[in-house]
Order: sequence, then structure tokens, then C-alpha cells
Amino acid sequence: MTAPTVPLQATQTEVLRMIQENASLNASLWVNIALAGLSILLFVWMGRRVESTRARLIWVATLLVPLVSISSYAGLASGLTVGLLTMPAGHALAGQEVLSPWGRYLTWTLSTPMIILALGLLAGTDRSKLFTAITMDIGMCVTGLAAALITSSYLLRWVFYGISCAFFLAVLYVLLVEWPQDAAAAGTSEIFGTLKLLTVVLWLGYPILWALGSEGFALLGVATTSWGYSLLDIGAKYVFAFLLLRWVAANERVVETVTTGAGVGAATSADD
Ligand code: RET
Repeated sequence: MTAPTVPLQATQTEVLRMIQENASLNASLWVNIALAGLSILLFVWMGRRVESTRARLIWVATLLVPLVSISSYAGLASGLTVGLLTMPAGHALAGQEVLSPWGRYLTWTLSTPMIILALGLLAGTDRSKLFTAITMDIGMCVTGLAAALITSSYLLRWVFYGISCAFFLAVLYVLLVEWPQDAAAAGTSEIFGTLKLLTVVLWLGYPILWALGSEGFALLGVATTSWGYSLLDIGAKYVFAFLLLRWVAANERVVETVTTGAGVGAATSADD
């Protein structure tokens, strides 16, 4: 007989106590709440003079990244979106209750499409490629959430991990192969290249951390894993968004003349 499953709601107070008793884990969450708050204020200020429709769309998409992040980290720090999961046989911590910050994976479903949308608009891509990249990205996050939440079978956790990686490969293909060509035609190659590199390198860190962390092979503890995600988030969200918004604010004319569809109506870069 397997142990009865404890409803998530019943464990909320206990989970909050466990988070607060782990100073390092707690700090990894609150650091991001503070940084997301500062980023929101900074980005609102940076976008205050952005007027054209396309540049404003990029700006709002980018601003949504720290907005989702502050809500996400508040959910984690309050214990609302952290569960206590009993790991299945085969897992390094089989039979033990492990803190699972499932809210992270859930909110990535909202934040990462905003990053993809901003990058796609910057590259001047067409709707079908944008749709592909965004839906593949959502697929990656939802199946990643499933991999984290499954407690019935160790194998199935990794099956979902594999499915999530397959979705991720599609996202990487668009970022590394399709959009650089579109960005070259749109005259946004330089900034797109920088943001693409930052995104690809940091995003690769997430599945590696998941595999090494408490939900995968459990080589890292809960607090170390949480710090890993928090540090990756700082680069992939706030640094990324800052670089993008700074460029958009200074190159609004270029953004506005970008025509969707590779090779159609290529604009010249104001950076030249
Ligand atoms: C998981 C585990 C399953 C396999 C893969 C993953 C990839 C996650 C990524 C997350 C990026 C998150 C960002 C959040 C910003 O708000 C779900 C860890 C491939 C790439 C950038």
C-alpha cells in the first residue's frame, strides 16, 4: 500500500513554516521579490517615452516578465504554490516528503511566452513562427510542471522531462536558426544576437538544474536548487529585459519600421 496523498491545502501552514525555517531558501525567494519590484519601477520609467505601437507592445511584453515574477515569487514565499510531495520508488529521496516549488513551473507558462513574444517582435518574424515558438514554449512549461508533480512513478517523471526537452528543442531551433535570419532582414541583428545568446545560455541552465536538483537526481538540496533558479531568473528576466528595453527606447524608429516576415521590407539599423 502506498502512503495516502496529503492535500496541498492542508500542508500550506506547514510548508510556510518549513520555508521560513530555511533561511537560505527564504532568501532565494525574497531577493527575487525585491529585484522584480525594482525592475518594474525601472522599466516603467524606461518606457515612459515609447510611443509607437510595436515598440509599446515589446515594452508591455517585457514589463510583464517582472510583473509575473513578483507574483510568482510571492506565491512561493507564502507557501501557497509550494507543495510537499512524497517521492516515488527509484528517486534518491524515495518515500520522503520533498518541498516542490511547483508554482515556478506554472508561472513560467505566463512569463516565458512574454520573453519569446518580445524576441519575435524584435526579430520581425511572421505570425506562424511566433505562434510555433510560443506554443512550444508553453508545452515545455506545462510538461515540466507535470514532471515535477508526478509522484506515482519515477520513470514517468523522466518521461515528462523528456517531452519537455523535446518542446524546448523546438524553441531553441526557432531562436537559433529561424529568427537570426529574420532579424538580419529586419536590421536588428546585433541586439537580437546578444539577447539570443543570453537567452539560450541561461535557459539551458534550467533543465540541467532540474535534473541535478531535489526533484531530479537530488544531487543538490532544496535551497541550492532554489538559489540556482533565482540566479538564472535574474539573468534571464531582469538583465534580459533591461538590455531589450534600453535598446528599444533608443531605437524606436528601427522597431517601428520592422516589417513582419523575413526579408520583407527590411529596415536599416539605427545602430549603424
Ligand atoms: C524544465 C524541466 C523539464 C525540461 C526542461 C525545462 C526547462 C525550463 C526552462 C525554463 C525557463 C524559464 C524562464 C523563466 C522566466 O521567467 C521545466 C526545467 C527543458 C527553459 C526563463
